[in-house]
Amino acid sequence: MCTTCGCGTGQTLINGKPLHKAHRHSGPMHFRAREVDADVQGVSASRIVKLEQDLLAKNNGYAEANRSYLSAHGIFALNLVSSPGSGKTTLLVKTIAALNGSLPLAVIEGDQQTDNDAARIRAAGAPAIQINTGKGCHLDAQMVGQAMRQLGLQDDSLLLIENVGNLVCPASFDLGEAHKVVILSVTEGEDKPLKYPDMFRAAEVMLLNKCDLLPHLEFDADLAIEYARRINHKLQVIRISATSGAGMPEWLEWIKDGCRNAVAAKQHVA
Ligand SMILES: Nc1nc2c(ncn2[C@@H]2O[C@H](COP(=O)(O)OP(=O)(O)OP(=O)(O)O)[C@@H](O)[C@H]2O)c(=O)[nH]1
Ligand SMILES: [Mg+2]
Repeated sequence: MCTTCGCGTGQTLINGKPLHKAHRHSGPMHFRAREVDADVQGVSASRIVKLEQDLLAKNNGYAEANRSYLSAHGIFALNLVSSPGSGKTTLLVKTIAALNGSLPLAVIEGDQQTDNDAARIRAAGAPAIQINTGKGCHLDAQMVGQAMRQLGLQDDSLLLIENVGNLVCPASFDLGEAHKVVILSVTEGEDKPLKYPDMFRAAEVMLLNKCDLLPHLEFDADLAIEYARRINHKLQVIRISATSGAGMPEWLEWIKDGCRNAVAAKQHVA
């Protein structure tokens, strides 16, 4: 059950196989988490609040384990979040092509059904794992931890996580990433940051995508950015077009900076 919309998780599949439900992990990702009874039908409001707290606490435990592993290995992880169809996979494909092997990277794809996006990433030349969340509307840290282990991430690399297309629920679930990157496309309307503030508050960067379409729309890009910064005054914004390539150099520089910092932080700790 999701704390936000109460969706059921159904059966989660990772590359077509059921999520491993073991609660112990070997090596650096070991920790214990409390089980949560997710059957909330007929229970009191206070019990539901308790279940929500337990669910998020459990997720945060897995997220911290993921984060410790990533930082110990100098891996810069980004969680891409947006509405369906804003251009996340297209951006990832173009990013992989533009990086052109200069950084080791891997991708975790999240969707309710199909492995279309993982197939697009593999066709672009990067290793990818598809998580199918079934009825779930977001990735959680346990799923991502298992996918990380299956991917066999390289040290000093980049991990790109494409969350399920949903501008609400993924905001609440820490995956252990360094940053959430919210993608807003210019066909969605300027007011989305005001209507769905949690996501814009949780993000470090907003990619304003599909800017190539601006000449054909009434979308006011400055107003959308003003609304986003009203929610999160520190939000960095990059105007981008995944299809034309506009804004890509700034996005790539931001990624490379993050990777350099992740490697430097690992060496500092070691
Ligand atoms: N014009 C234009 N179209 C774009 C751009 N980026 C993506 N698209 C188109 O938008 C549509 C959706 O793109 P996807 O990359 O599949 O979007 P997504 O966010 O991964 O979608 P979900 O995974 O289903 O949430 C496709 O038809 C893309 O070609 C862009 O910068 N400009
Ligand atoms: Mg996609």
